Amino acid sequence: MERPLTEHIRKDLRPLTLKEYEQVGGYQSVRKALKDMAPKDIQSVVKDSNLRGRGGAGFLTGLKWSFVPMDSSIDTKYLIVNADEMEPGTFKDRLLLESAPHQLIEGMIVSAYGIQANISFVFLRWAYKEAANNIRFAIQEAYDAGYLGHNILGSGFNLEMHLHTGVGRYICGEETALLNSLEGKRATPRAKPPFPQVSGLFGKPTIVNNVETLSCIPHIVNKGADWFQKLSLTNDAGTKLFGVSGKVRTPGLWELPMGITMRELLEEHAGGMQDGLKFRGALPGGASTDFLVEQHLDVKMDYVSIAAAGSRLGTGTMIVLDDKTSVVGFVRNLMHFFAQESCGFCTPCREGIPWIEKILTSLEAGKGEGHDLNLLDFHTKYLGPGNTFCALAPGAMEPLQSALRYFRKDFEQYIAEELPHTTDPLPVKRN
Ligand code: L3W
Repeated sequence: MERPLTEHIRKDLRPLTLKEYEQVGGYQSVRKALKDMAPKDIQSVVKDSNLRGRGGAGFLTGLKWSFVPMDSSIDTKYLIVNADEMEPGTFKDRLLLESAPHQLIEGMIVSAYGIQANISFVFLRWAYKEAANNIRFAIQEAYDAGYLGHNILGSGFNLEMHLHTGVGRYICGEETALLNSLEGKRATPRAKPPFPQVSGLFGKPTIVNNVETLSCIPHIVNKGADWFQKLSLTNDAGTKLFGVSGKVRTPGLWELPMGITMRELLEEHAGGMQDGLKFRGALPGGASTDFLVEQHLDVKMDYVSIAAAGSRLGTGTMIVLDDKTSVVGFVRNLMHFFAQESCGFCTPCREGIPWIEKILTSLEAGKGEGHDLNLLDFHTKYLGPGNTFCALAPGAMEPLQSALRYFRKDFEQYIAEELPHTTDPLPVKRN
């Protein structure tokens, strides 16, 4: 089984130096692209590869790039890697940032060349200190070796790269809030359209891609679109970093073919449930996705199959719910996070999520009332797609609406004051 993204990650997770990285074929795609390929060739191979964005939405990368104007009169274009990984349960980009920084930088150089961007940023989660050190060091090495800066490898292509650390706000993972933050403004999302590809950072054409997405690019350029498609077991191309957290025997992160089943991920890789616990459900891709339950265990983990099962692949990092954990407490904990992380710009999100958190807190305390479930049902629709300015609130509603669907009895038991099992209310830490 090929694992291109993690093949050269050491057991102790120490990143390769630039020299070590070159010895295992690193920066070959930069040489190939700048010597033998036109920008449109890079765009074509990425489009043909069917690579989908790994940040959560799964938008086709080649299609996104195709919206960038290629008019040579445009003086500045930007490429930004969204490394503001803060989705609950999601810890996949961290591995690539800390342990494979040169792979990301290589992907950024080739991608920037493909869209003819001349300035690039790594927008990094503030709490990822180790990643910041490793990326900073690797950027300097790349400058010193002539892979960044002016006239890269004598090709005439110029690219600046800057590391920018965020301020620890989840909303900065939303690409237009990220752009505002990078411009020094309050991090509220912008209206789309215009999409950043046309009018992004400082009004210039800008591509924002996820860390895992851009780390795939060197391999696609080196080995081709067909090779990338064939890594997958389904029509959704490539490998994927899949994670599992919750009360399983061996929580962790693995690079596996796209399209493995939930069952395989859970049982073979995460070792199954811990002794004495049963699987009740899982959020397949971070917190802002719908629960899948036992009947879905054979669903293939790819963007299309998971959507057909009523959820989303999201970031591909699954949070597992067991039968001894309170569903109400589990969802209340997530609502606490989303309420705290709402940027406050639009009313349904700013007022609605804290209200939901209050209802769930009172349910958990045995103070629920008969109409509470109807209120919760109403809110999941009121805060759903199309009613808020960005995807934060609709994403937050996904675990709640699906918990109300699959585990309604648990909520009803709380109202009947037959409190089932409880979870210690975990204080949610901000970092
Ligand atoms: C041109 C159109 N471009 C969409 C582009 C758009 C963006 C990308 C995805 O949220 C999800 C969210 C979270 N013309 C376009 C177009 N684009 N339509 O495609 O856009 P979009 O709007 O579908 O999603 P989004 O707002 O970027 C991402 C979910 O991911 N998620 C959260 C992940 C959080 C992290 C983190 O911690 N940093 O990864 C997990 O599931 O809920 O639904 O580039 O410009 N017509």
